[in-house]
Amino acid sequence: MSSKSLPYSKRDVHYDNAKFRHRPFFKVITQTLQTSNVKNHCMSCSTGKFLLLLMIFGVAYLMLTHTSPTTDGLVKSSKNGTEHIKSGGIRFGNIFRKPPRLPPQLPPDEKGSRGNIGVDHRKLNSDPKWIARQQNVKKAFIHAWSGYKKYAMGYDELMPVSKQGVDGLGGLGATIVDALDTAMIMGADEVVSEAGLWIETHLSNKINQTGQVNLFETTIRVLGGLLSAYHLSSVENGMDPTHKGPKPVVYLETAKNLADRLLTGFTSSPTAIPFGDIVLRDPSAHPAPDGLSSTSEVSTLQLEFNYLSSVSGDPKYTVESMKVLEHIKTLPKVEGLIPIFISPSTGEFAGENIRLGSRGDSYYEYLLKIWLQKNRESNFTYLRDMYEEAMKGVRHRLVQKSIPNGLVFVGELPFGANSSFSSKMDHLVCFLPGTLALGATKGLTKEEAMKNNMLNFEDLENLKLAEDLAKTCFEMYSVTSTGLAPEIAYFHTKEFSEGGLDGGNKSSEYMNDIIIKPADRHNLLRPETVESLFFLYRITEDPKYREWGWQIFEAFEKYTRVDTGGYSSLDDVTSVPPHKRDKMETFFLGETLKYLYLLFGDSSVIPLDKFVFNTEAHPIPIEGTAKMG
Ligand code: DMJ
Repeated sequence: MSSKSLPYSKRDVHYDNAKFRHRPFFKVITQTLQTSNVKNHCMSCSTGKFLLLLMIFGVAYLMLTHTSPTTDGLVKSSKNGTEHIKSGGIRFGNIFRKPPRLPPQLPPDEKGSRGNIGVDHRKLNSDPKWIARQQNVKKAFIHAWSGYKKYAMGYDELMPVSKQGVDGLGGLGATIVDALDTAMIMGADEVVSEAGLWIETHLSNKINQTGQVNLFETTIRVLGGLLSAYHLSSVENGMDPTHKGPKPVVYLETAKNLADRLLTGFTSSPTAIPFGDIVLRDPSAHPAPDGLSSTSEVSTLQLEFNYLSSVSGDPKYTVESMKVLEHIKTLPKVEGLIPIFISPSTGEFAGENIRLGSRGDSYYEYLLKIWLQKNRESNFTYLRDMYEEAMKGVRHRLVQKSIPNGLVFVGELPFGANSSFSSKMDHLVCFLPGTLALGATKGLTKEEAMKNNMLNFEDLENLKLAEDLAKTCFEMYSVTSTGLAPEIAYFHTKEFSEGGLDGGNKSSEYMNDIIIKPADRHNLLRPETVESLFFLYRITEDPKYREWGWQIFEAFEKYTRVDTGGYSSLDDVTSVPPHKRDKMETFFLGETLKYLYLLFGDSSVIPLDKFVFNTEAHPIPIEGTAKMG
């Protein structure tokens, strides 16, 4: 659906509605006099009556503009749970100060019921059960951080069983930066202070002295984390002015230093496809040892670089990074689907392996999200078109149903379009339900989108697929003895079956549909399924997604928690008790716990029509909707 065909643009709703637009004091008076019969009446009024009227208007105006809460999708936690950050109330000194330009706020009674038939949101969001569950996620986050802080502060990751740190990502303290905006969203002030202080004191030095890092991992986790922290900590974006941690500019300056070095990956390549390995201290860049880059890695950098261009005013980040997608647009595809390797030396795809799991996944995610980030501006329509063609391709070429119980899954074409189908599905593919739902409604609830006639045939198909796949992803958890998903599952089809490789939960009705091979039974605390449950819940408002999320959270608590601090990935989700792998990935704090926390909380926090989440769950404002800092 083109944005032209929409009954209105989001911008109209948020800014151009006269009901909400700020008008200066004297404009209110003069416009009122011009447009109402007050003017005529007053022609015959005495000066005294006129002044009285003027005073009444003035007082009414001041009350309206100085008492409304100014939340912008952020929350602060309190002893009683979660509260919106508020400013307001009449303070005399503030009366003649121009109020900040903020998105309109619906009055509380409209807020809960907007576009919501049959579900009382005020009730759902203030339900003590979900408030308590959300607080449990926050406790888990603090427990994860405390282990990291005790045994691994400054390292990339915690090894919670052996109680030490490890630099698996080049040594930029990745857990700290990945976790920071989660702490901000949760109102975990102490973590915000500790992480902020470490960044302010150490990160620039580390960036200047570090050797080799991976362009993609560093961009999505470290650059994305810094930019999100910058946005969320800026007072003008609605953050509590007493927020903990350094000034937002510290995050921005550190992000620029990092991005300037990462940019070498683009500028040293002979094609539009960047080199994947960067030596930060030089800075210099070179291709990965086999000379190839993962397609998802080169196409999952642009949300971050675009936002940095917006806030720094320097277009170079956008210019370099967007060349990748402009180039991929020109390459041959199979119904919008592309191989998982690409060569920075030739700019061509390498091999024919097509999948939405590892090395393919976030290419499809960013096509949609960059278009949304750019507020669906016409220069970026090509990305939406590429996304829609690809999703059609997914439905046509990659989606099948398992036997005997018909779980919908996304398989692979390991040898290209004209070769055999594999019923293998990585857990990584479970990002797709969330992306499909977001793409269908563009962040509105399904109810709102339907009411406004915004869903075309493709959107409805994609939304249906999103719901079916979310169920499959959830069943990948509940089919195992631990209630946690394996890294990879295969689905039983007419062409593919293997006996004796079930997940171990004999009471699951999908025991015979899902096959888990011994080498694929590990769990890395990955976020993709809970990420999709979060999007599906926000969009469909169906409470089952929250219940599923809670079930998954409980399984993480039961089997991955390490008492001395932190959580650990597992070797085998089909055996109880599972052996711990001794690694807490940064995305457990950056993504998994953040999505669970948001899933159980109020839907107005980080609203989907004002933010896009980068692939590491760092929220980035949609241009022209949330304040740009
Ligand atoms: C994260 O780093 C990102 O979500 C990425 O897109 C895929 N892999 C991990 C989480 O599983």
